[in-house]
Amino acid sequence: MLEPKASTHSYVSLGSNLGDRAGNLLLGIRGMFDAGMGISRLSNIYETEPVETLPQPAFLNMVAELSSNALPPPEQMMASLLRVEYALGRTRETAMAPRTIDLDFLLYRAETRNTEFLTLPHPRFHLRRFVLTPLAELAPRLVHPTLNLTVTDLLQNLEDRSEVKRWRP
Ligand code: PH2
Ligand code: MG
Ligand code: MG
Repeated sequence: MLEPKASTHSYVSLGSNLGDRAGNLLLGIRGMFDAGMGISRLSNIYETEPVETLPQPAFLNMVAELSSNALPPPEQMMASLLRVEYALGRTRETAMAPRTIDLDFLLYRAETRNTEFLTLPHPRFHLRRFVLTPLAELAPRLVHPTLNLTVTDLLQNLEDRSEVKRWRP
């Protein structure tokens, strides 16, 4: 049995279902890097069925792990993520519309936030196969800070049965 592990890192979920999807993920990673968010590891890329939305094109999703020693404070990280989204042409005219890039802040170590600007952990990631599958590649033993379950546990008990498969270009 693997021991559960407290989180020492930060995780961001990337998604795109508009335009050059893989190119958009790459630009998202580049933008995060340029904003000083030291990226330590990347998951594989998955092609995923849209959930919680009207019918729309399939997503590419992945997760990035940010290393712990050089992390900016979470509020600053959130502001940087929004800036990167905006710089890549993301607009927010309609909620849940197809998007060039979506950068969702999942976790910042084991910290919690509950403001209008920032909710940590991300309030829905534990329900989403398109997040948990790539996250489990990087951190299967990571414990959800408020649910006290590992990523592996969350994935095993998940109700979301939407399709998530390794993307092969
Ligand atoms: N993002 C959403 C809603 N639904 N479905 C998939 N498969 N991937 C996503 O990134 C995604 C979604 C809201 O941001
Ligand atoms: Mg999202
Ligand atoms: Mg988002």
